[in-house]
Amino acid sequence: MTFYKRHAPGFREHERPLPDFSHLEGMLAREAEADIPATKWWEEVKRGKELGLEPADSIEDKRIFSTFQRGELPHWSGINTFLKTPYLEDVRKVGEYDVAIVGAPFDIGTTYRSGTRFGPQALRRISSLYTTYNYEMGVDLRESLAICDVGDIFCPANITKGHDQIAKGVAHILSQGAMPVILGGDHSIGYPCARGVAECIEGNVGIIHLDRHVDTQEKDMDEIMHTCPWFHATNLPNCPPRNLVQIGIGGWQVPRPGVKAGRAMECTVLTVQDVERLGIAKTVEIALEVAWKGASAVYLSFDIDSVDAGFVPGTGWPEPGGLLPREALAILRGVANEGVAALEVVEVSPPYDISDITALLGVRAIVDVLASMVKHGRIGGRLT
Ligand SMILES: [Mn+2]
Repeated sequence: MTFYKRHAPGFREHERPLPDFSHLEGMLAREAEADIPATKWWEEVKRGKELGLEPADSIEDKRIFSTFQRGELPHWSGINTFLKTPYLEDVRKVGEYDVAIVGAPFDIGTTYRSGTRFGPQALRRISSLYTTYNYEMGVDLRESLAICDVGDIFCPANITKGHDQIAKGVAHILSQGAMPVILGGDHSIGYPCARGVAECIEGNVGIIHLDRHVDTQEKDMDEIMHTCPWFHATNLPNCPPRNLVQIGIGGWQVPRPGVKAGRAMECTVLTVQDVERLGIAKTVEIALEVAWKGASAVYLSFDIDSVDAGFVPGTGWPEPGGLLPREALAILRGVANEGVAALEVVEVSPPYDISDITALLGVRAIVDVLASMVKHGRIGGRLT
């Protein structure tokens, strides 16, 4: 009997030593994980065991199990706040946190597909799929940021009243010292969100806006719809249009009244092709240069439809030819490296979504932005 020695005789097998791969990101990240604490994880587990009772006798790993689930595990079950962070019922205490997740379930500003009122719920639900740790960045959000979920803004079916509610909610969070992360909602909320932010900032606020659409017209069908947020935001006294930079614009759904208004206000516009030609690093540099020029804070607005329709079917105005998810995420991380005062993720419309993929990307944008800010010392650090 002979033993099978090798798969492809005489081919590829070699005796030379392997090169040093330790400089590769994958290898560096593997090593770096060792230095990330797990303090908050164990605190959470301990709390779960206290509140959820010790597990049944037959459970072998009694360190992490409780009878009633109170923490991250299992991912498929439990009550879904965003990333299963604590639900802060008393919003007067929001200042005790670094970041507050807040839903703006508002879709009466839509001009085609509605459904974004269900965006916050969908984003929270699929966020349970994520852990708090990112491999490449070597950041564990649980260990470096105090995040809470304050639930949703109470939005009535009236555009002005809804916007007023959203502006008030966002301003409350930011004025208490927490970073608002707004789960939209259609893009008309960009106006009240920016208004809430601008109210709390001494000095000017720049806006970095990822979208296929310019969203700069004054009115659409006589109302401030989701085609209009930046016209109104840039009319705020400390939110000048020269600090508005729009990335990913283009295609067949850009209303000409919005383009005309954008031309008059002299905002900066980059198409998807600009991004492709310039590269991510240069795109990020331009965005930061424009948004931060003479400004003391930046508001980041991510319209999920800036990404190619093939990746985000669950949105109000899907458009082929948008950014690739990898490009969008890299741009978001790049601008977040300099810090942002608040972030909105808008236009996730769950009724049109397939297998939650649109919401999944929305959540990814949020955790990537937060981790980039942590990594670059723009937020957090209270927990150590
Ligand atoms: Mn859009």
